[in-house]
Amino acid sequence: MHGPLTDRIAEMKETVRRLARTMPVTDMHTHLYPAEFGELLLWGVDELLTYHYLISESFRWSEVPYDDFWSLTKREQANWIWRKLFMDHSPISEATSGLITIFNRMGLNTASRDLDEYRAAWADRTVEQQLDDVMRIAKVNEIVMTNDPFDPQERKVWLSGGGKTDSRFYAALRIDSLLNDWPRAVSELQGLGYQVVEAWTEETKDEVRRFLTEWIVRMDALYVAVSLPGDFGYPLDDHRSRMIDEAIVPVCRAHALPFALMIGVRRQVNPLLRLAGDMSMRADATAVEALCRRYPDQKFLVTMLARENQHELAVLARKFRNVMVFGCWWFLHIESMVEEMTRFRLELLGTATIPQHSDCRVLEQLIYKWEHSRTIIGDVLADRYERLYREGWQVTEAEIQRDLEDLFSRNFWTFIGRK
Ligand code: RAT
Ligand code: ZN
Repeated sequence: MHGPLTDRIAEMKETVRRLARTMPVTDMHTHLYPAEFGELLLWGVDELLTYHYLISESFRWSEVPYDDFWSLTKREQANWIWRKLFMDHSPISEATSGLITIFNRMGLNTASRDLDEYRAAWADRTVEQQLDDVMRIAKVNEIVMTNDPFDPQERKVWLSGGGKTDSRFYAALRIDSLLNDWPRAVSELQGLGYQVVEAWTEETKDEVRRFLTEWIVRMDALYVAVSLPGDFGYPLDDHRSRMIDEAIVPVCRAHALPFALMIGVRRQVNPLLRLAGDMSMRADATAVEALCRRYPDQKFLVTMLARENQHELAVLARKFRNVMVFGCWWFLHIESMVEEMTRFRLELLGTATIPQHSDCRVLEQLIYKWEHSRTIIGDVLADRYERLYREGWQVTEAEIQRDLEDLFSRNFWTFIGRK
């Protein structure tokens, strides 16, 4: 705390960097599962290579019919992607370079470029070991899943009383089809024994509320979540507004659960790409504004997919304390966007935000997604402190620690009212 200003700033930056690299993280939105969910937890080289972000990148280098690719085995698909994105071209994109970071942090020789050698490194590992090792390397202590009761594989685990044996994992009830594909939801709900019909009858409302309540309790869900297209509007005289007003919000309120809105996705703009075929879409933030005004006691975790929406979303959070902005979602989870968004979020909101979630679909991705983000978040925070130092205000290590804890975990737990 003494000595010339430049030394003190350098020392502060070093402390921020060290703590940002090592601070335990709560990853509040992923597509990962504990081992008891079996095949739903994706891990290993072939899953990493066939990540849908890499599938869409690899098609840019090929004219083969999409179906030829889909008819390959997973291992063959992985070989093909490896060749296209890592051998024939340099892996400089976020998703490809991330894989190199993973190999490096796992102690593999990235210079060898030998895919079989990498596969061999996974061959004698159990999923339990890998979960422990990856979470230790990434310093991720808590992982929130994405849990869809309409997924038969997943439902089986919950209905047999499972889903809660690994205390590092938490559930989030995902309800996309209730809002985005009501006919499908009706037939799923009917299949599960709920007395619903497509018309929005009193009985249907009651039964949807019963469904939500039963699954919230069964999963001990931390929040209820949905992804929505950019043209989501509220309030409207439509199914979504009725579902929100008469089923989702009442149930969330009864259980004091936040409702997570992930807005701005246009599903399946290229269906031939399957899971990789979704696009981003600019959204209308006034829908969120109207929800927050109407339900001041309902908490909303909100992320948006279009870069164009980010600034107004951060401003919106200044107006409504029941909004918590979270993460740099999907196509925004690239270093340049994480830096830009983190900068103006900290400038507009201070540390009252959740700067990142990983959205990992494959276990080992926790390693690169968090490492890249930790570095950026630490650097941006250090720049904000530097400004204070130049005005004579200094921060202690304990204060840096407090601020990073807020960003990496406490803001989430406090907002949802769990810690
Ligand atoms: O980021 C992704 O992998 C997307 O495919 C989606 O899962 C998105 O994050 C979502 O949760 O809808
Ligand atoms: Zn996701």
